[in-house]
Formats: sequence, C-alpha cells, structure tokens
Amino acid sequence: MSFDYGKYIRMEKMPFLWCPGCGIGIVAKALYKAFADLGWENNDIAMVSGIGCTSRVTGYTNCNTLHTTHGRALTFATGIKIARPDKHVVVMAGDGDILAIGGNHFIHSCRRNIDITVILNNNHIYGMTGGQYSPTTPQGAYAATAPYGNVDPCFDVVELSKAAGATYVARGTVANAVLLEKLIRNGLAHRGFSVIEVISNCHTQFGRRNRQPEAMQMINEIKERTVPLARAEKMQPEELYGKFVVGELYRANRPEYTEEYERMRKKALAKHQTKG
Ligand SMILES: Cc1ncc(C[n+]2csc(CCOP(=O)(O)OP(=O)(O)O)c2C)c(N)n1
Ligand code: SF4
Repeated sequence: MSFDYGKYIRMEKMPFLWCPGCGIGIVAKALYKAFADLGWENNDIAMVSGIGCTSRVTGYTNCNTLHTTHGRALTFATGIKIARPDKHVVVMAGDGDILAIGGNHFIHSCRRNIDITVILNNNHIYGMTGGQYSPTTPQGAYAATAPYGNVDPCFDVVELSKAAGATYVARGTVANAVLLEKLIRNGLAHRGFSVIEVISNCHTQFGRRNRQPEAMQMINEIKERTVPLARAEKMQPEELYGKFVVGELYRANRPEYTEEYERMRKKALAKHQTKG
C-alpha cells in the first residue's frame, strides 16, 4: 500500500547527505511508514538524536526535532518526555553514539522504562567520522582504528537492552523493510522503553575495509546471515554464531517512568498541602 512519506520529510533539506545505498535511508522510510500506520501527525512526534550519519535523520524529519550532542540524545529525550508526556518521543541513534559515549544514558533509560523508542541503527562502525571501531564492531573485523583486526568483543544489543530493563526489544535488518516497519510500529506503540536494533550497512566505512565495498554486497550478506526467531528457537547456540536473529525478541510489562513520576509528584503535593 502506498503512503505519503513526503509528509514526514523536510523537502527543503534535500538532498540527503548519505552515501548512495546507505542503509539509513531504508530505516528512515520504515520509520515514516510506521508513523503513517499509527496515524501520528507531525506535531505528535518529538525526534531526538546525537551526532553521526544516523543522527541526521532528525534534521530531515518534519516533526518536533532536537539534534543534540554526541551520545546525549537520551538525556534530552528524557527531559522532553517528562515535560510533555503527550508527545511520542523517538531517538534515532548510531551504535557508536548510543552504546559508546552514550552507553551510560542508554542502560539507565532501559532501567527506568521511560516511554521512549530508540531506533538503533547498527552499522557496526563509526560511519561519520571515518570508520573507527564501535562497541558493535565484530571481533576480528577491520576498522580505521583496527588495521589488523578488532580485538574487543562486541555488545549483543538485544541482550544488553533486556538485561538493563527495556520492555520491548526487537531486531530487524535493512534487508527486510516490511518486517522492519512492523517491528518499529510495534515498538512505537509499546508503552515503555523500546529498542529496535536495525542491522544496517555502512559499505563506505565498514564494507570497504571488510571485503564488501558495495551496498548490495553488504545487504545480501545481512540477508544470508538473518534467521527468523521461530527458526532460531530450533537451532543450537553454535549454529547461531554470526547470525542475526530477527523478530520481536522480548516484551514485558513494568510501570512506566513518567506515570510513576507523576504519581510521586501528586503524593508530594498532597502531603505538602495537608501540612499547610
Ligand atoms: C564529544 C564528541 N566526541 C566525538 C565526536 C565525533 N563524532 C561524531 S559522530 C561520531 C561517531 C558516529 O558513529 P555512530 O554513532 O556509530 O553513527 P554513524 O555515523 O555510523 O551513523 C563521533 C565519534 C563528537 N561529535 N563529539
Ligand atoms: S559513511 Fe556509512 S553510515 Fe555514513 S552515510 Fe555513508 S554509508 Fe551511510
């Protein structure tokens, strides 16, 4: 079904700065489709980002936007959600932005279960700044700062989010936009902290150094390594090594932060008024 994604784009900002074939375009389109499916108007949404290629989505999106400093999107997003709980707050983030410099904010936002949706575009590298390795660069992969291969083990975004307290966790890829739209839509609709990890391609900085310099090479490789959750459940852990298990991977119900905060505020107010 066609939809008017132009409604969510600031046409005056065109053209996008992304390299041709970059996965971020697919992620942005899936996000706009999810907004349209949910019937969200431009002014219903507040989108926040830090710095990076992924973070540029915010500048191109026609809604209430805040393009902040590297790693700090969740601090601004938390402030917005507390001040305006009526807004749908979305954070667009790269793996470096939200898991390295912003890692501390990320785990504590998961713990609070604040009603914010994070779209974590995992292209396994710092794209914007020239291909330094990030917390999701696979061990052994090459990067500008790992010319002989990366020694650091990488985070599993799904396990990290679950362990820290997020209440909706999903993984999709740029190789399956239809599934990605559904995962994003369900994450946006979820009341609580939701994380949608998107396995994406940065052929310019990651692929070029790892024998996949073309966008389609990377996207095809992502497709080959993708395993839907139902199939993964029948596989052994060793068979899943190096694979991307996709789908809605975790859901939980826990009190949401702004509601709890409001409850405490009212309690404090009542106590104060009784004393007065
Ligand atoms: C405090 C600070 N440190 C470092 C930078 C430089 N910087 C800008 S974007 C970026 C990394 C971006 O990588 P990622 O978040 O993975 O996003 P991508 O570009 O891959 O989408 C870095 C290190 C900065 N802008 N501010
Ligand atoms: S450097 Fe990588 S992440 Fe940035 S626009 Fe180019 S392909 Fe995309």
